[in-house]
Amino acid sequence: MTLKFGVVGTGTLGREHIQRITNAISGGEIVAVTDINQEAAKKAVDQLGIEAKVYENDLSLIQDEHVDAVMVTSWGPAHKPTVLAAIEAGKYVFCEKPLATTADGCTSIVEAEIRSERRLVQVGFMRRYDSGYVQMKEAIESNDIGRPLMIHCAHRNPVVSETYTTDMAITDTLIHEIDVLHWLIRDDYQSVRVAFPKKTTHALKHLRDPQLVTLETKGGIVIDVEIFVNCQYGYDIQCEVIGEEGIIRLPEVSSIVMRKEARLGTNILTDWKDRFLDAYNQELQDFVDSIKETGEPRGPSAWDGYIAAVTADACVRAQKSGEKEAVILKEKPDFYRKKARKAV
Ligand code: NAI
Ligand code: ISE
Repeated sequence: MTLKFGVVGTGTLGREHIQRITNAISGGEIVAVTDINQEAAKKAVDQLGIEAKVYENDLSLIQDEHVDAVMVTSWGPAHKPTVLAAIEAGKYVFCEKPLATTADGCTSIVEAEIRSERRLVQVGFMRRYDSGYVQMKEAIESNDIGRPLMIHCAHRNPVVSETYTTDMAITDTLIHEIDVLHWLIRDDYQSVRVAFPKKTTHALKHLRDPQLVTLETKGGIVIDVEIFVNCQYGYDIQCEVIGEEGIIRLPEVSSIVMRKEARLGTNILTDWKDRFLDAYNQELQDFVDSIKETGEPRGPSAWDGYIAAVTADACVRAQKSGEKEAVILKEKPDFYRKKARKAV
């Protein structure tokens, strides 16, 4: 069986995912695309050499009987209505982060999915598929470093565009750490705090950069994440877990080591698209395979999208208040507890 995708949003990531499904992974095919910029949609089809129907909008694409799964790669605020319409039509959904821009929006998606009585939605939190994070999780779960006590992280981009705002450091950037870290340690966030260190002269006037976010879990683990989106030197993701018996670190990206002119060095990536290339492929392959094997996606769920949104909201509140803000989650519905579900 080939899973047939309709893509909503043919911008940077939409085109990247179209290429992955067409050329890098197996079992998927792009049969339809749409974008509010119709020219962009047509151009994507021509440039990427795919045979896909170009629809005027998401609703008509979703109704196409040949579309099994809807890939949502439009702008964040447009995600919720598309995801809800796809669930209503009984279609699978691969939705890029954020699932919705508010916790309430995520809740309505969670409720719609529960009503459909089938897991249909996977959120594009690809770091869970990165081999470095996977190895760290295996080490933690094998008790190799004892109980985790602290985690130190950094999320650095060389530069950001002028449209990037202070809250986007949370909703666009930190959101990946928010998702991957609670998955890594199987713990829930309890509170968050945000500090603004001395500002870099490379940031535009409206942007607070860098930022230091502290998340405390219910189990008492303290996590610090440096967000520095004008660091100049490269795209750099760091994560170190301090346990009672040892420490584990996310591996550096593999690169040749060069000795030249009395220096020893390796390259650092500059583009986020290159850092998680394998993880993006793996997440889409898993989406296709799990649907084929079990009839449901098994990757990050709509509930994970909700957790990320609630935590991000608390961080944005903490940016404004300068205080510790509580992360208050609803009780996890049975629907999202693995043992309670038959097909997963
Ligand atoms: P982009 O701006 O390059 O592309 C978005 C496209 O969606 C544009 O072509 C726009 O015209 C279209 N669009 C907007 N509203 C629409 C609607 N209602 N219907 C149809 N098309 C619509 O943005 P980019 O970088 O491709 O990001 C897309 C999504 O992917 C965002 O949600 C972003 O947060 C997420 N993203 C995720 C990453 C990851 O690492 N998982 C990395 C980069 C982006
Ligand atoms: C971008 O939106 C992403 O989602 C990337 O994965 C992230 O690392 C980058 O910093 C964001 O701008």
